Amino acid sequence: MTTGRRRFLLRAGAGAGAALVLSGCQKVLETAPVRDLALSLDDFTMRSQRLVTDRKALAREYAPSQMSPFFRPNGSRTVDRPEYQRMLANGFADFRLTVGGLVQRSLQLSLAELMELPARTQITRHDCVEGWSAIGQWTGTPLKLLMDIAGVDRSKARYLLFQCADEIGGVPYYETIDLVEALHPQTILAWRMNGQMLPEMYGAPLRLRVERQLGYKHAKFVMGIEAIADYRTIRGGKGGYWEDSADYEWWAGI
Ligand SMILES: Nc1nc2c(c(=O)[nH]1)N[C@H]1C(S)=C(S)[C@@H](COP(=O)(O)O)O[C@H]1N2
Ligand SMILES: [Mo]
Repeated sequence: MTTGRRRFLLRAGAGAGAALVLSGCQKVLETAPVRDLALSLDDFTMRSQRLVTDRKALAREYAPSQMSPFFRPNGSRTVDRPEYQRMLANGFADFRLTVGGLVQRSLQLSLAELMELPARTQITRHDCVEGWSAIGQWTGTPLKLLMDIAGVDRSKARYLLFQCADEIGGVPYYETIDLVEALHPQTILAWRMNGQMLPEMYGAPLRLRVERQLGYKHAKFVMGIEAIADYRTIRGGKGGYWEDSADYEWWAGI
């Protein structure tokens, strides 16, 4: 490795450095070849973080006494759609989570079916990019279990796409994570929070907990999951609502 490249690697590995490089180039980013370069920089940030951190490492878990007395809700707190409000009023009895894309078996699972599967409970800290944190307890279905049941095609699928029920300014919220993150033991689709069924403002009926990533990756109001080969062909091409609309980095590892 050349010294220049090593120096860049150190900078990219620091995360904030890469963000600075990117934000300084906003105008140049409009052209496709340069945008591709920026996307590969994002990939590069991820790979260099992978060199210095263990992607299998567990996020810290906390004791019940450390839970925040108030967990701040953020982003969409409600879903302003009649179909959603009908399901909410009905305790999500008619809700079906769809799992599809690059899987051997597409699934349609009710909340009751999900709740019958082995679940995991964890008390973790949520870190929002806006600069606040909160510690809460989450119970849900390990995503790995769902991927095993659906038979995710590991030779083709590289990412999972989470489709959410809410829209911000008319644009549907969505997120993508890679399979390493998806299959991590603490990555769950939570249906319980702080000992209660997940309230609407925290993303009922299901919200993603992907504990080693910043808050915006934790998709709330999840209606469907799709295993995909690449997020660059989807919607704005940057892999998530905030990535598309405010240039948040796709890789939000903490
Ligand atoms: N569907 C959906 N998911 C979302 C958001 C949103 O607006 N819509 N906001 C994100 C952001 S920025 C954060 S910090 C967390 C907030 O989760 P909370 O409401 O449980 O605190 O949800 C994330 N997931
Ligand atoms: Mo956030």
